[in-house]
Amino acid sequence: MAARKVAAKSNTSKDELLSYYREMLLIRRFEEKAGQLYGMGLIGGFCHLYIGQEAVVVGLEAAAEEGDKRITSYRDHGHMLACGMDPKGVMAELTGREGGLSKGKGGSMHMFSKEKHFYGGHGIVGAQVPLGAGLAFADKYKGNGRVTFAYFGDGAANQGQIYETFNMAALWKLPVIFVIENNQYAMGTAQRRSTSTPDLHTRGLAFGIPGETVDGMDVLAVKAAGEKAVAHCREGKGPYILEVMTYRYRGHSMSDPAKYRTREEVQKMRDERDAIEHVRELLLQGKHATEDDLKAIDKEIKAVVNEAAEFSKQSPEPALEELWTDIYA
Ligand SMILES: Cc1ncc(C[n+]2csc(CCOP(=O)(O)OP(=O)(O)O)c2C)c(N)n1
Ligand SMILES: [Mg+2]
Repeated sequence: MAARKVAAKSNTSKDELLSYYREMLLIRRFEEKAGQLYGMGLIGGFCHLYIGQEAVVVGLEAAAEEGDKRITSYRDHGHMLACGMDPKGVMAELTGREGGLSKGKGGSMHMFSKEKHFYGGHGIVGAQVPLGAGLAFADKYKGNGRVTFAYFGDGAANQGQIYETFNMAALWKLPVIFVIENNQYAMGTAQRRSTSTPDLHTRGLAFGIPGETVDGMDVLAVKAAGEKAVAHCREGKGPYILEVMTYRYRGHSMSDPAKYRTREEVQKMRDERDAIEHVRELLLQGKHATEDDLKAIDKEIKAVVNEAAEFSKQSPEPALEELWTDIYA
């Protein structure tokens, strides 16, 4: 097994490190459980797991303030958990039950929370990006100082609508952070096979949008970059691009033959770059926590996830009349 790089010393406080550890672990354990429930046939349809990418959303949520908005693609469970949506409601939506956040009618890719300012959950690659600019447009119009995080993938970054959005967002100086979660693959297509210029954070330069690349396996680096981007937007300087370099450990979705990369490549990332292990080492090295403390946290998180799984099995299927609610027609 390859040796992990030793984490650099950190001045981050114990409480902060512990909260990132918990939040990332919640996403990981939740997603592992979702994978199990899928395997048992309890989750139908699509299900895209976020395992490996946890530091992206946890770091950026740490840079957000109350009232800021977020919108993302189909790989959305982590985003919902990180902004404080109830794990029970998320899991019950995955199993298509009444207690789900969309009353069991949306599934993995279609959940929303007005309260937490989470605007989905979108299955069409890239479609959430213009919607995100629209959210930012509303905030700019209201002058309320809020910022929108519009997340999308490296594959989506090649879509035409992204560039129409960049143009309008720059023209109107919209307070939107375009977060490119670069996990190096679009389904089974490696970035090098699909993308003419690898530096996605420079894609806004033609529109006058600054951008930078960030190590997405380091939650502290993500948070710091997020704070800078948020400050840029709140100061009225317009949009910002963050290209966050990350990696997904599982398949694109639950049905993925995984022929486009080697097992060794995945294992190497897990062994050397895992974001949760990174914070775990910072906690241990800084003597902020013992192995036993961290085991107790894992136990606590597993209990939360088990409770969510239990709820998602016990909650009834939506009633037939529900077919006629929450629709436009
Ligand atoms: C418009 C459109 N084209 C194709 C698809 C099929 N599709 C779903 S995910 C995906 C790859 C997207 O990759 P990326 O943006 O890198 O996001 P990731 O899955 O890596 O998070 C494709 C082509 C789709 N859902 N929508
Ligand atoms: Mg990708």
